[in-house]
Amino acid sequence: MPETLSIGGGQGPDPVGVTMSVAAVAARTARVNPRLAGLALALAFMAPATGHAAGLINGSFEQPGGAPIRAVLSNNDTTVTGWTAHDSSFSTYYESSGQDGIDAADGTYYVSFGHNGATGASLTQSIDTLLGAIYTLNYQIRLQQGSDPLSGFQVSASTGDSVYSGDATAAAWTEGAALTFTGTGSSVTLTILDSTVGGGGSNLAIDNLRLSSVGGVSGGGAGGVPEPASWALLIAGFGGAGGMLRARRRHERRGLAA
Ligand SMILES: [Ca+2]
Repeated sequence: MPETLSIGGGQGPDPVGVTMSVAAVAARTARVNPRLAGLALALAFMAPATGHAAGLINGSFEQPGGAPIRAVLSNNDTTVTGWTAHDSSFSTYYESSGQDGIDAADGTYYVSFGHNGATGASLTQSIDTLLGAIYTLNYQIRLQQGSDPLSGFQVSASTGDSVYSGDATAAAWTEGAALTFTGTGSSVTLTILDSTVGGGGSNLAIDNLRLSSVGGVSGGGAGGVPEPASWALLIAGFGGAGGMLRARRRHERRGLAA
């Protein structure tokens, strides 16, 4: 059985703490098997600079410090912190509670699409992902004005995964269909696209995007490195392999002596 080795230094992504604690594991490994010390120390110096991949920024479209009551988002507009708007038809509005008699689903602000008879505008955000992690993106949609029966968002990730939100025909916030995708170990771009068929029949709003993930390790992409927990497993695995080798040698020596 390999010894149980844990990396200390708390849960935070403190690179110094991670490096020191991995070095401590290396020192312990050296006591167990000096041959592994060099490898473990080398791993310590390769310890990750950050412990966790970044998540979604500002999924609720909030704007600390205030924002316009109603602002048209133009093409390549970055008014909404964390997001880039893609629109050239005065279609996308950044709004606060009270506009057109509706409140944000979460917080004070939300984004609405489909104004001025347009469709096809989008919001994008790129996130860092963990390799192999399963991501789920949840969000809320609602009708703002009008009554187009085929009014909704195509929600997609640059991994190729895509889902239709369902029609935003209810005059109340409802959950859109969740998007799931697998992390690549590098950047993935999320896109919220107004895919209303026909366009202009209604305005639809979106708010309260939430991204969650299960499992995965960093690395796999260019320049990626494993998470601290992965390092712990890796080094513990080396320790276990060394222990098995020593046990086998002891067994062989006993066999020779007999
Ligand atoms: Ca909000």
